[in-house]
Amino acid sequence: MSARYVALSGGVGGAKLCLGLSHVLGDRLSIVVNTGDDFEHLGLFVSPDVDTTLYTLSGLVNPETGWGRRDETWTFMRALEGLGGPQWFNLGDGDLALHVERTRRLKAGETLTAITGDVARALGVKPRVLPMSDAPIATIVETDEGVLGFQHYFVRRRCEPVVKRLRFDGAERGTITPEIRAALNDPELRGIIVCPSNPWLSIDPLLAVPGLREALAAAPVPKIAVTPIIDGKAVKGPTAKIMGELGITPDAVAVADHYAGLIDGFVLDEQDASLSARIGTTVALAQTLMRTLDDKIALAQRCIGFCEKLAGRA
Ligand code: FO1
Repeated sequence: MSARYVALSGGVGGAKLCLGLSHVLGDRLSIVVNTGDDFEHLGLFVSPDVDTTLYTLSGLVNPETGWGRRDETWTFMRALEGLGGPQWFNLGDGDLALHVERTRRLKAGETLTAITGDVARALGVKPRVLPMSDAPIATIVETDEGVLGFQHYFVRRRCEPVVKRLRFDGAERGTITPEIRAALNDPELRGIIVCPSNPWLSIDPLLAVPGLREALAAAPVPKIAVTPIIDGKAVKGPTAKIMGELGITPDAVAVADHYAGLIDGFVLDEQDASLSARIGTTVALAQTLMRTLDDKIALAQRCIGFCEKLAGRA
C-alpha cells in the first residue's frame, strides 16, 4: 500500500497517536507540528512540540513526562543553579545538545524544517516531521495576571492564571512551507488526521499559518479529528480548564464544533457514545485513551480505516 497520510499534531497527546501512526505508516506519514510553544531560553531556541514528536517517535522520550529524554542526567541544570541561573525550565544534558545544535544551525541561516529533518534522520524517525512554519509564531496567553508567553503560562505558572484570550504573534508573517504543501498535494495522499491535541493551544496556531487552512480544505481527501476530551475531562494538560475559561463547555461536542468546516469525521471516545447525535459530522467510536503502544497502534488503524470509509474505499 502506498497510501500516505498527514497528521496535524502538538503536545504530548498528539505525539502518542503519531507514534501509533508511525508504526502503521512509517515514511508514508507526514506530521505537521505546532511551533507556537517555541521560545528562546538561555539564548537557546527551544521547540518543545517538535522535540516531543521526535523523541516520542524515536523511543527517546521520557515516558513519565512525555517531554525531554528518558534516562536523562542533570549536570547542566545543577551547574546552572550554582551560578544563580533560572531553574523553572528543565533542560537535561542530552536534551541540551539538541537545543545547542539547533540554535547553532538556525544562527547559520538554516530553516527549522531542514534542521528538524536532519535530527529526525539522526534519531531514526521514519515519518516526515514538518514544523508548521519556518517563520517564528509565538502563542501568547492573555490572562488575568497579564500577557504571558506560552512556556511562562504553561510551565512557570503551571497553567494557574485564568485565560482570557489566546493569540499567535507572527502568524501573519508565516507562510506554508514547501514541504507541507508537497505533503498535502501528494497524489498518494489518502487522509488528514487532526491528533488528540489541545485544539486551542496546539492546533489553532497551526491553522493560523496563512494558506494552511485553505490547503487542508483543498486536499481532496477525508479530514478527521480525534477527541482530546473524554467524559468532559482532558486526557492530559489544561484543555478542559482553558475551555471553561474561554466560556466553552468542556466536552467532545465543543471540540467537534471547533473544527466545523475543516473535518469530515470525528473520532469520539466510546464512553461518550451518547454525544454522537450532537456531533455535527460523521462519528466513529473508538478507545481514544492510549496507555500502551498497542492502544496507539489500534487507534491509528481505526483512524486510517475511518478515512478509507469516508472516502468510500472501505
Ligand atoms: N514542561 C514542564 O512542565 N516543565 C519543564 O521544565 C519542561 C521543560 C521542557 C524542556 C524541553 C522541552 O522540549 C519541553 C519541556 N517541557 C517542560 C514541556 C513543554 O513545556 C510542553 O510539552 C509543551 O510546550 C506543551 O505541549
